[in-house]
Amino acid sequence: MSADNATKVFIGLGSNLDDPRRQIQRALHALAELPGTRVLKDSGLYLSKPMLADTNSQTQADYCNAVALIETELEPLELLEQLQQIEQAQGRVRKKHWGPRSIDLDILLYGEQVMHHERLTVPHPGMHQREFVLYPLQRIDSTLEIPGRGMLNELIKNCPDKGLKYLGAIEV
Ligand code: ROI
Repeated sequence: MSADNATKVFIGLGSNLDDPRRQIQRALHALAELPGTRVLKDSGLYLSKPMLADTNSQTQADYCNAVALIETELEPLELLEQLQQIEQAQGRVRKKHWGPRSIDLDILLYGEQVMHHERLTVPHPGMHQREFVLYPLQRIDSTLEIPGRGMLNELIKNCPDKGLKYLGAIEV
């Protein structure tokens, strides 16, 4: 595949239902199968405490999280659609805001683009404050800059790890 018209994209993966480790593995495989797309790197697997809205008092299981770096010829909204299809194929039935999920795939960064579309905001609006995104990202590329937010290494200084645990490589 020619990389001439391909963009580097970071995808956040998260799961706390139905064998989370397996869900992340499956999603990574599915990403590699997307048209015009290849997976360049992944962060390995992390275990994180559930981040919940203040108003959401329900308890939830810990999450497995990872970040993948892909290179894709898909446009942002095409990619979003493909990610939603992967989520559905992996049994994500209904998107309850702040609810537990079998798999969640977020476009974190799409090249250096800043996008405010009704269906997609890039960079991902919460990513600069989430330990389960920033630390895995750092493992892939510690020199990253988050457009509009600053340098990854600086953002991490203000982001406690909240007990985030590295679990090791994702088995393929
Ligand atoms: N909390 C953690 N730790 N990891 C996630 O991927 C995650 N995803 C979510 C909410 C419910 C916000 N909490 C999370 O969608």
